[in-house]
Amino acid sequence: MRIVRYKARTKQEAWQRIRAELGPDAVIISTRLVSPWLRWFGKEYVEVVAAAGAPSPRRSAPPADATTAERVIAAAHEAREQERATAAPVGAVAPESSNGRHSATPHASAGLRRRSTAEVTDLQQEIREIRNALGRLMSWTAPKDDAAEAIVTQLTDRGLSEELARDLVGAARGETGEVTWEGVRAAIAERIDVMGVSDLLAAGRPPKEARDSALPGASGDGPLVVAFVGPTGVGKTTTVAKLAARHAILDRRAVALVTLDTYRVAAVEQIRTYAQMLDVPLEVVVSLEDVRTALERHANKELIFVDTIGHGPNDEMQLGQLRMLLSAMAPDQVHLVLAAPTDRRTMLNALERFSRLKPTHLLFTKLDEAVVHGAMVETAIRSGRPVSYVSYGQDVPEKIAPAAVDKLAAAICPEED
Ligand SMILES: Nc1nc2c(ncn2[C@@H]2O[C@H](COP(=O)(O)OP(=O)(O)OP(=O)(O)O)[C@@H](O)[C@H]2O)c(=O)[nH]1
Ligand SMILES: [Mg+2]
Repeated sequence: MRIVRYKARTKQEAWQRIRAELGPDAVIISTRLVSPWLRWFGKEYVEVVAAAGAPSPRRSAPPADATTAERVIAAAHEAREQERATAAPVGAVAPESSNGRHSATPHASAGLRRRSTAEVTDLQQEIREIRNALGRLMSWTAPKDDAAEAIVTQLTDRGLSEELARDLVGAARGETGEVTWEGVRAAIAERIDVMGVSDLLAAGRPPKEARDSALPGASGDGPLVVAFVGPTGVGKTTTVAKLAARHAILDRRAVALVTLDTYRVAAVEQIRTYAQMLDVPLEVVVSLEDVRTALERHANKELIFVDTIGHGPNDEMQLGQLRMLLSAMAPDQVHLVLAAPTDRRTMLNALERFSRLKPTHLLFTKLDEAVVHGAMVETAIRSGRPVSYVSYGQDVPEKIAPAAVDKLAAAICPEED
């Protein structure tokens, strides 16, 4: 058998040459269109591999650059031809060659089969890959689960990414395979954690490490230091005022405020006004020395709330300065404050950018202004950090509440199934 590879401009041209050279019984083994990597270095052409003729006395090897499939097909052809030549009808005497030996030795055929084992394995692997690809294709074209699809649509309408919506719907599937809103709410609740300042105060906090090294004089048992970081205008200062009021006035705890936001005079005046209204001390910190003084001065307090400057996307310098002062404060908690009406990608971007300040919690503001809450829920889930509070209005101190998992889940799921 001859196996020949032809290159031609068209399939018809290749086929004509094959018939002319190999005869009318030639068999096409493979055909492929070859596009040169850079079109201007060559033209497209058709490559056809064909086999023809009776078994040749010597097996003609497939071309050196034959594909696995071509080599396996050629080997299988050859083996079949040889088997045909040596096989005798049941009960008949095996044909012998003129010298009395079998004309085609079984060893040759076995060797051929042995040689092709690795190639068959390759082919099986290729078949497995094709089967997997087909499986994926089938799942895309499988009849849709209408109820599940409707839930995915509603979740994406509420600002969740399709990827997370499908993920939650998948997790919400009960044993029956049915998807309900109750299941989705449970799947969300499983992925969101909540924890406020009060929880930490109640539970007792873990020992401090960083503060001692940054400020040798500071005690590890001092006040609970809680910082608030985040983009500009999200409500950091208002949140500090709300929480300071809750703890200083309602809980009667010893509270101090610190601001690291000295970039704008108005920012200092804003928090000073709140401090005076609440009758709590305020420290304005611009250097490491100020950090030390502030921590020493308020070592007897239970809580120190730290307000920080808001950041735009490109203010690396301010972020670096803030990082230095903040790490010297060694806060027990760093709440990343994000406004709920922010679109999902911007919010996830902020999460990534502010990760350099090592936020321990997320705090969402302006829920009252958000039309949909998918960005908030998705960021909470993707961050893996607990949500501490949600703020839902400008009024100090009323419009803030500890985050609740069921309420966060309900923010993107309708009440009824
Ligand atoms: N509707 C609504 N407005 C809020 C909420 N929280 C804060 N605000 C308002 O948002 C505006 C900005 O609040 P700030 O507390 O100054 O925000 P900030 O993050 O400290 O701003 P910068 O310090 O400039 O980065 C103010 O008008 C607040 O009254 C909220 O939950 N809902
Ligand atoms: Mg502020």
